[in-house]
Amino acid sequence: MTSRAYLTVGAACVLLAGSAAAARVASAAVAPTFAAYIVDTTGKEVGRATFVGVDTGGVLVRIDTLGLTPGNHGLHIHENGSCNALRDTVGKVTPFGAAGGHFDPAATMQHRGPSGMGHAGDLPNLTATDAGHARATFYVDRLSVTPGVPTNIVGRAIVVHANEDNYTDVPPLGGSGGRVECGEIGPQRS
Ligand SMILES: [Cu+2]
Repeated sequence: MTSRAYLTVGAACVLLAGSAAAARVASAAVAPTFAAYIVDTTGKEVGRATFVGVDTGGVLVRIDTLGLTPGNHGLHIHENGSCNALRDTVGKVTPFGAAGGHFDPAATMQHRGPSGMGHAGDLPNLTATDAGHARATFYVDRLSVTPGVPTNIVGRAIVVHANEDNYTDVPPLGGSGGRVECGEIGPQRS
């Protein structure tokens, strides 16, 4: 997209919304914003994440969700865009199991956290208040929302785990435990 196109998008946002918040988004954003509408294990919608492509590469992630236990929770992009439960051959059900494993486009097979050389889908821990509300904004340079690019996260899922992620493979997957919230990453609702 050209810089002229960014200006046009920005101007339209300001005209429509007329708010400082819209102007801030317009200045940081380029491509369309994608979103994940986050549900808990009962299917109730409890939050939202948005994903904005940045013109220099990478994605600006904003997440705001409720219903968590207080403290830190592992947060990752998982490879499949499905938050369905998965039942294994002995009947054990994994909530949001259909989301698959951590998104790992470089096939590192390693869980190393947001600044390590492992799964690109390893995101920073999400911290919930005593009331169970978690809100965070962060930039990830190794993911994208660009069609056809291996690091594209559109059509995948964002998953919140029960426990804190220690950003290593010991215990497996950082000890972040079960999947408690999930959202499929797709077009933002109009
Ligand atoms: Cu995960």
